[in-house]
Amino acid sequence: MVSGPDPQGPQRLAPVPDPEGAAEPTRAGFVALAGRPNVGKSTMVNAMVGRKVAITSDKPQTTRRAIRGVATGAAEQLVLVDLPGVQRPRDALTERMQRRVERELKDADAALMVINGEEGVGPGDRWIAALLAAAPVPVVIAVNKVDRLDAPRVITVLSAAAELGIADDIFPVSARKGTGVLELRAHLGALMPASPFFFPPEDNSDQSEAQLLAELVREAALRRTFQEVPHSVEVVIDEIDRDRSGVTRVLGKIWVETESQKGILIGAHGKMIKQIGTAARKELQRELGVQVHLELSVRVRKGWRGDERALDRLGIE
Ligand SMILES: Nc1nc2c(ncn2[C@@H]2O[C@H](COP(=O)(O)OP(=O)(O)OP(=O)(O)O)[C@@H](O)[C@H]2O)c(=O)[nH]1
Ligand SMILES: [Mg+2]
Repeated sequence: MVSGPDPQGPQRLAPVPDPEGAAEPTRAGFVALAGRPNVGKSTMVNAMVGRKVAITSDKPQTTRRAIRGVATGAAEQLVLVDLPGVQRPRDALTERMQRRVERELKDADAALMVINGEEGVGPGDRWIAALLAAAPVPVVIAVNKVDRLDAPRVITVLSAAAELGIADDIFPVSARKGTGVLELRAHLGALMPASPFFFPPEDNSDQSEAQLLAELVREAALRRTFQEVPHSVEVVIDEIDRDRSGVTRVLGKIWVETESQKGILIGAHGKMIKQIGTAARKELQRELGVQVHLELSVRVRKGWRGDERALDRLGIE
């Protein structure tokens, strides 16, 4: 069974006791990432954490759950809440994603709005800016994907971002290349309130192992499918068996909504599912640091995206 994220939203965990005699008071808090789909929020969380905790893809609406990535420095800890991209909801799944964003914003210590520098500031960004203006938290803006822009274009987008009127601090960054990420992280750290850490410093994320592995399999499927198929894919990990020979056996199911999607995911002579399995296995091995034997099957679950009970079971709050 996959255990989902905590339904209560961001919860302050039992604080880590200060080591004896520690003179430096620490800062810690929650930073909610908001932005249109595909602007690079998850890539940004991974860059700040320094590890892959959230999957990414060039398909919009990759992120479905609020995943917390933990970035711990010497005296400050950022709990980065990676959120689904904000857009108009179209079914029970996207409605839940939207409500989650609004809830997380209320509970955060700061919001980081991410803008796609390649596309500039559009109506979708203005809509999110209005949402953020109403939230009782300081807002910082990151203009992302500057690796794709020349200097004059960066300046144009930075001033368009300033005109949104919700943030004094605007950072040009490339989450993919890492440019500007440390500066942004330090700035966010300074905004956090004095507080003990919420997570042990060695933790990178609040996801269960089964959830992270399921997401890595989903990423492999998203990257190879198009149109409606990536939106219809969900993955459930049923078993993780570590045997004595050092090989870990992982059993997973890929859900789709129709027989024809199932056909696409399996592919002619099983070619597609084999490719997905090979790519996912590499990611699982990187994550677990052991050899992995991955067994995947594809199952049709008609209309799971509109099925509130299925969404509950999947931990999509
Ligand atoms: N060139 C470039 N591409 C980037 C950068 N950051 C992210 N991307 C790409 O943009 C695409 C979307 O990235 P994600 O991190 O999945 O975007 P997201 O905002 O989390 O998307 P949703 O979860 O769907 O809301 C991926 O193909 C990333 O590789 C960047 O700094 N430069
Ligand atoms: Mg994302």
